[in-house]
Amino acid sequence: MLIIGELINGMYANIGKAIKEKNKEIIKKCALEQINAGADALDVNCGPASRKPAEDIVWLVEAIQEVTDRPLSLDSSKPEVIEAGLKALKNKSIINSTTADQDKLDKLIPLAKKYNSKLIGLTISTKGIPQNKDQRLELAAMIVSSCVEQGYPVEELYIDPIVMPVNVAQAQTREILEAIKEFKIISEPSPKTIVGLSNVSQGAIARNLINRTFLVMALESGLDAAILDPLDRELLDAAITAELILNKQIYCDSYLEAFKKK
Ligand code: THG
Repeated sequence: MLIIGELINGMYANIGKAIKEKNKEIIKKCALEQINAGADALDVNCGPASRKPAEDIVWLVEAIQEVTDRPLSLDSSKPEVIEAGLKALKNKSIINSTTADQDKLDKLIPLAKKYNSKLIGLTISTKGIPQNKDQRLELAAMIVSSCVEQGYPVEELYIDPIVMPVNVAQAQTREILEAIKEFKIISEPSPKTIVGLSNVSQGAIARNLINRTFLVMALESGLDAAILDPLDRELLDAAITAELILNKQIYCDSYLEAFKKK
């Protein structure tokens, strides 16, 4: 599984403050902590309070690149903010994200091609959030066909079913797991799949337990990537163990340590 660290997000008070005060040390420390904990890539999101997100994302990208060359996932609903980040980025990139709206697809797929970037496609549109598996599949198929039409490799596309908090949309969680399975049969080659894991437990009490149980189930459904908190050791251990049981990791008595040294 591709692990994308979620912690560089202006939604968190410490990061929001660091962006405001232009404190690079906080950002660099957060980047390194996540990588040392096992993150393969880092999500970069200026947060809802940012007044100048196109400037803030460039500042974040520059700070992070001082300490790592891991891929960065540029997380914004505004194509111009993503483009500003792409211009500043020397590392590999993940565009997070396009929706299933034609105007977004027509901006972001060409950007993904131009910058050789992976692309996350959300199964959501201006018509609203999907209410079941079939609506998710319909939106995913629209994203996939737009990639094929525009000559973007579908293997580089990550479809995100939009994870809803289990405390407000309990019946959705099962639909999401089934959608993850079925995204794979939309096309050949098939797109990859990704979730924003922490969404599932927002507002709930037993957050870590809900996150790791859902992640294990999603891995069984074939999940390829997750945006998550890599500092949650039990979460990562559960994911590594799920991959062992699914025969995606080689067993040895010290498999957890072996994974961490990868
Ligand atoms: N899909 C994609 N990208 C995404 C998401 C997704 N990016 C943003 C988000 N969802 C993933 N990242 C987070 C980061 C934090 C939290 C949830 C998802 C979170 N934060 C605490 C909260 O809201 O309770 C904030 C705690 C604090 O303020 O300290 O849960 O789905 N492609």
